[in-house]
Amino acid sequence: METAINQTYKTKATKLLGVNKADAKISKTYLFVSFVILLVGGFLGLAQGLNRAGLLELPSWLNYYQVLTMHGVFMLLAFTTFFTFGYLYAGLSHELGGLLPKVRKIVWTAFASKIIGAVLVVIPILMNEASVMYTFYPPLKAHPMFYIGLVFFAVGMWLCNVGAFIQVANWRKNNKGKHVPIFSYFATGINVLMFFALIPVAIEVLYLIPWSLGWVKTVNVMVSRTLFWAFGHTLVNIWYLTATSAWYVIAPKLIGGRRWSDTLTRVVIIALVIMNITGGFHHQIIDPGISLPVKMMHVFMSLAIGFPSLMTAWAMFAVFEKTARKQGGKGLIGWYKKMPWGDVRFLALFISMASFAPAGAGGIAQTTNQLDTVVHNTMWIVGHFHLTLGVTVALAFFGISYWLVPYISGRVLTPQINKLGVIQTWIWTIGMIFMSGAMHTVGLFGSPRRTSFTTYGDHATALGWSPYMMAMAVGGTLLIIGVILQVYAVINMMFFAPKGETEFPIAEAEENASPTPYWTERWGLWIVVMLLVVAMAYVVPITEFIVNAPPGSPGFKTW
Ligand code: HEM
Ligand SMILES: [Cu+2]
Repeated sequence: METAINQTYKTKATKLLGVNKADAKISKTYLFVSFVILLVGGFLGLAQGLNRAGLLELPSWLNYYQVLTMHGVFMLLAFTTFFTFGYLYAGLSHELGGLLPKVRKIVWTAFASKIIGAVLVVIPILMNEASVMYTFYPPLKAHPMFYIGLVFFAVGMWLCNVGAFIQVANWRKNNKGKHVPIFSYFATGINVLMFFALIPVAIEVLYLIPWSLGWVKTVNVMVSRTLFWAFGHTLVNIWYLTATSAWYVIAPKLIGGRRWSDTLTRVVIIALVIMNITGGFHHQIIDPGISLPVKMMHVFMSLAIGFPSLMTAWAMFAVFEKTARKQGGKGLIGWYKKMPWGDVRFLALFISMASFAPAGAGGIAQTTNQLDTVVHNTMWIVGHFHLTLGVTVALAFFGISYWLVPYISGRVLTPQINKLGVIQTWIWTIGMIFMSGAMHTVGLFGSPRRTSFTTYGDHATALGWSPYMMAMAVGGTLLIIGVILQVYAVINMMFFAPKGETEFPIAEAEENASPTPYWTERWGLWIVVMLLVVAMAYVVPITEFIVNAPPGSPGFKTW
């Protein structure tokens, strides 16, 4: 049993000695895997982009839907997860005085589980037995190994959540009455959200396994889709919350400022945790069988998340302006010149943040029934999530890597790599503007998502999409250059950059801040509220889907 004094001593020692070696190894491994997956996923994305522009014919042993399934699984599930835990555990170790030995064991076990899961998922995709996309909607039916792999992957994620809970709970026990430090507070929120979001998808997968094994003949499609989106929608917001943590905690430090209100930051986290899961039906607005009032409630809850997001936008610009003015910035907007635009760690975070404005606006459009009927299942949607995930999230992760990787590797960010990073950030941004812009536009003209190259027998409408598909291919080509530069920078900072100390940049709370109320620490209460909100949104429709169930569907292999 550790005493408080012991804990404080350990915290000081970690601060003095820099990063804890055993913990750094965990983060390094997670981040390394994450960026290797980005590299492979990037090439798969390029292959799709070129194929849809009619510029690339895929080989007979690898069809479009295999590539698409793999790209989605790699980017949305794997790249993000491995990065997030590498990042969160580095921060938990740094702030809370090193990871507990049992937490380290849990995180390594989680790693093994995730790798086994990923391999089990990829094998059937490569065998052309699981082209069901990352959403694996029934009645599309994959090889059982695919679903079993997903179980292993989910267990790995759960173990990571549990490890974080143990670490934070231990700190709280030894620091009674104190607030969990801000980075770890973010980590707590992210892990709580993920822990609960995984429950519906785990139920879904366990339900699909007997069906895919042939033990059960039919499946309830609506129940599965609903369980999937309770998770899928939340997952996206988990990555968003991870990016947000860097905006609130890291960005102010990089510009030499202080954090925005500690209390309101914690309120934003609590709000995002409580309200998130309940927006799932905005992915099913076009689905039949859901009553209008239920859809309206989910739409309302989706828009409700806009509230903490707007608070975030306000907070960030307030911090930037305040800091810049302190440093002599003048004028209504002239202060922006004081921002460190040449520092990749800031630039990438800034663009990540700025891109959330159009990304969020697109999201609001999609959450509106009438507008969604225009863009549903078109390339618009693909454009949308390459802005949210591909820029807001990915660019935040890239920006973080420029200090996190040197930090855990005992190395420094050199001016050369910084410059490379700035170039990378701009290439990525321009590439995504091209690709995502073209996708949004061609989606409005009706070009479907998840469809390999076809001109529909040279139909005039389909031929009209060509110029946009070309712009998409140009964007995709720029992006792959961006991916290569980014992975090169990570490998360089991990293994080759000069040795030295790099700081974990956590900004201080603002001066003369009023003390943060202790109710923000009452996670038990927030979880209960969250579960009530989730119950409000899901109990009635799911009961309805089960009680008034249609006959159920056999599995289909459409590829
Ligand atoms: C080199 C960079 C990238 C390129 C060229 C690229 C290209 C594409 C294309 C062309 C599609 C869709 C096609 C279709 O619907 O037929 C797609 C889908 C997708 N991309 Fe990317 N992408 C890139 C990076 C990313 C990143 C960084 C993420 C997320 C972190 C991401 C996540 C996704 C997801 C989730 C899908 C949906 C798959 C599905 O519909 O099942 N992509 N990408
Ligand atoms: Cu959503």
